[in-house]
Amino acid sequence: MFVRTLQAAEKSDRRVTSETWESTRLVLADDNMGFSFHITTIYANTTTEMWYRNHLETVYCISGEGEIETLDDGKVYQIVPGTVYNLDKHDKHVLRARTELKLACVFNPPVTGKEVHDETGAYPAPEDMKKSA
Ligand code: 9YT
Repeated sequence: MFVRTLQAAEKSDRRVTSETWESTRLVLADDNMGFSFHITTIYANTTTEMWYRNHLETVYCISGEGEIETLDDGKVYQIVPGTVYNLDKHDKHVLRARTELKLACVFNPPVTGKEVHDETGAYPAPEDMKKSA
């Protein structure tokens, strides 16, 4: 087995930053767990459009308040501590953070840690990551 701490991971290249969020990846593809596990902070008063067309994602809200809208049907779901949302249909979505949001996120397939969101808000598929490596 292996053990890590968020505190140590935040001081390493496991922490990635973006305009509206930052995320520390505690478990990544090369850990061979079949998923990746991230602690993500969404900055207050931000809007982030995302579309994980190559991944499924489960997101659990640890703290903060916001909402998520699925763009194909315009449905809006409130996010409060204890809420878990599951992007089981590769849903295009917009995340609006009214306060800072602390989220625990699981990705299947696991991310490698080297992805960046493309212009559509997606991460590349694992096979495309291998091609560009
Ligand atoms: C909630 C969400 O998807 N935020 C984007 C960051 C993502 N969790 C990541 O790459 O760590």
